[in-house]
Amino acid sequence: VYGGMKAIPGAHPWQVSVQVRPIGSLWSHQHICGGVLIKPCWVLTAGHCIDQQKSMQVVLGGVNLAKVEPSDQTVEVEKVIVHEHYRETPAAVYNDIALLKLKGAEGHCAKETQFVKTVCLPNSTFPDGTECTISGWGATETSNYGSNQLLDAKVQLIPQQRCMSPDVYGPVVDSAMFCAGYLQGGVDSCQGDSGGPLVCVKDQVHYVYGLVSWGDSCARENKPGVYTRLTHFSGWINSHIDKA
Ligand code: 4AZ
Repeated sequence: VYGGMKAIPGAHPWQVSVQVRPIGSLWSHQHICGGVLIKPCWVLTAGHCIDQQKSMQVVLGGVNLAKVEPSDQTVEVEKVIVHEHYRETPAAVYNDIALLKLKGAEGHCAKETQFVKTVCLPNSTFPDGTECTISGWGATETSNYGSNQLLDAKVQLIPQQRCMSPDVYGPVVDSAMFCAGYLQGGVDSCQGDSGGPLVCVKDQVHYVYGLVSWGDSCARENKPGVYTRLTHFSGWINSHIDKA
C-alpha cells in the first residue's frame, strides 16, 4: 500500500496473508498475496495469485508477518478454485478471482476471535466517490518488497466512465472491474496487496466491495488501482461455496 498507515490490530479481521512454500525450498512459507475471509472455511483472493504447483496456506489474525503473534491462525488450503474465465492479457486481468477452501472440520477452519472475523459480500452498488479502505502487506513508496506490518489507506470509488476514459485505462476495463484511489496519485494498492480487500461501510456494516487486482504501476497520476467488482461475482461465489 502506497500512502498508507500502520493498521491497528483487529481493524481488518478478515484480512488474510496468502502464502506458498516454494517446492524443494528449505524456506518456510512466503507471503505472495492478500485474501479475504468470507466464511470460516473460505477465502477470496485474486486469480493471478494462484500457482497450482505450490502448496498454500493462509495466515489469519496477524498484523506483523515477520513474527508469530498470539492472535495468528495458520490454516492450510485444501482446495483452490480459480474462475473459469480468468484471463491475463498485456493490458488487463479479467475475472481475477479465486476461492480457497481451508482445511478443517465442516465450518471450523478459522476460529472467530477479536482478530479473525468474516466480512459480508455486497448485495448492491456503492455510489461514486464513496471512501473505502484498502489493506495489505504489499509494496510501498519506500519498499518494493512490501511491508512486514499490515498497512491501510482510504481510497475513493472512481466513476466507471472516468476509469474507462482514454487518459486513464480506456476500454480494457470491463464491468466486472472498477477503479478506486485518486487520479492525482499518491495513495494506492500495489504488488503484494493483490487479492486483498477493498472494504466499504454502509449502516455500520462492512462489505468487501473489491479485490486488489491490477494497475499501471502504483500510485501514479491517472493510473488508479483496478479492483475485481464483487457484486458481479456473487453468483459464482455462492454456487462454488454451496456445491463444495
Ligand atoms: C500487482 O502487480 C499490482 N496499483 C497490484 C495492484 C496494482 C498494481 C499492480 C494497483 O500485483
